[in-house]
Amino acid sequence: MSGKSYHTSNPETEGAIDRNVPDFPIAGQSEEESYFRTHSAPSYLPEIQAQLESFIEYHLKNTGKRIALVTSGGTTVPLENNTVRFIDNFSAGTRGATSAEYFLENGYAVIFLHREFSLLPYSRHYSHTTNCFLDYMVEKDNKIEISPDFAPEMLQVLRKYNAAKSSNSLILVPFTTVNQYLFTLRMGSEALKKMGKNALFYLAAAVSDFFLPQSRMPQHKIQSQASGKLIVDLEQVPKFLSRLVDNWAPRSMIISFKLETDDSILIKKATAALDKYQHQLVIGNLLQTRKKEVVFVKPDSSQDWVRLTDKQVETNVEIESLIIPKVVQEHTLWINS
Ligand code: PAZ
Repeated sequence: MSGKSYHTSNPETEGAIDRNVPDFPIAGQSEEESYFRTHSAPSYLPEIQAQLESFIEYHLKNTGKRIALVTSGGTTVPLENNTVRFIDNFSAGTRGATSAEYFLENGYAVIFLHREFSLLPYSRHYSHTTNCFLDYMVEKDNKIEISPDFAPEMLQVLRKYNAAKSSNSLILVPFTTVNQYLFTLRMGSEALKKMGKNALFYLAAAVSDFFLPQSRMPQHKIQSQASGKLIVDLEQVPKFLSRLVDNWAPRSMIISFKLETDDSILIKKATAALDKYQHQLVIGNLLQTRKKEVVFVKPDSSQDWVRLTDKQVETNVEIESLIIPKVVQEHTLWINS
């Protein structure tokens, strides 16, 4: 699950700005293709491709498991080529990391396409808490031990983590920028084509809607302006979902998420996404209540709310433990359809 030789969070300075890269067309018929023509793929992509292909091959030949590609966390939008400043969003990757664990528990192999340094399956229980990691340990007879307060729960988590590792069921694939995300998703979905309907895309990452095209990105740190203002002119990130549905992974089941903050538009936006991209399911959620309720919106216009009861909230039940079994049911229907 580890051993990678690259970090997506380091800017690729050797790929310093190339003025020969064509300008990004502002709008057009095939904006997705234009995007890939006018932006450079991350240099480490072939390394990830080889790892992914061997992961998929392993499961095709040896386990017959379904594979879920789970996207998780937010993307950054760099404002400079040697990046000092970037635009980011709130997502910590809780939905993605938690869902990945429940997919694994439900017998799936998981490709975890995540924002580097956001939450990861299993380690999430300890990595981003307000506790210092040293608080989980105690000293006894000159040795370190896990504190008895945490040990029983940690043992459960450790067992699940080791099971995922020893069965080669989880592969971690990082991204940081929106560009890295898009190139990696395209490559991953093409690699998953051979899984046919046994592949499931669970797109929980909070991908930026706006970006600064490579052709317009300053090479070095933006200096203070005489006017005292910095005006940033961003383009809309092309909508890749239709490419994913039609070309990159045409037989896979595709589930996208829709996040809103205004509850009066959530269903409308989820339905519009289904109409536009013709995929199988949108899971809608509101920023304010996303850990307690989500809504499954399907092409037949059905709306199925999944909610934690007060009791479940009190006892720390994770909503993903309700979401994933329903998703698995939908995937089974898709496979049998
Ligand atoms: O990472 P997190 O658990 O804090 O948030 C999860 C989420 C709200 C980003 C996810 O559930 C979601 O809705 N993702 C898609 C966002 C969108 O593009 O609308």
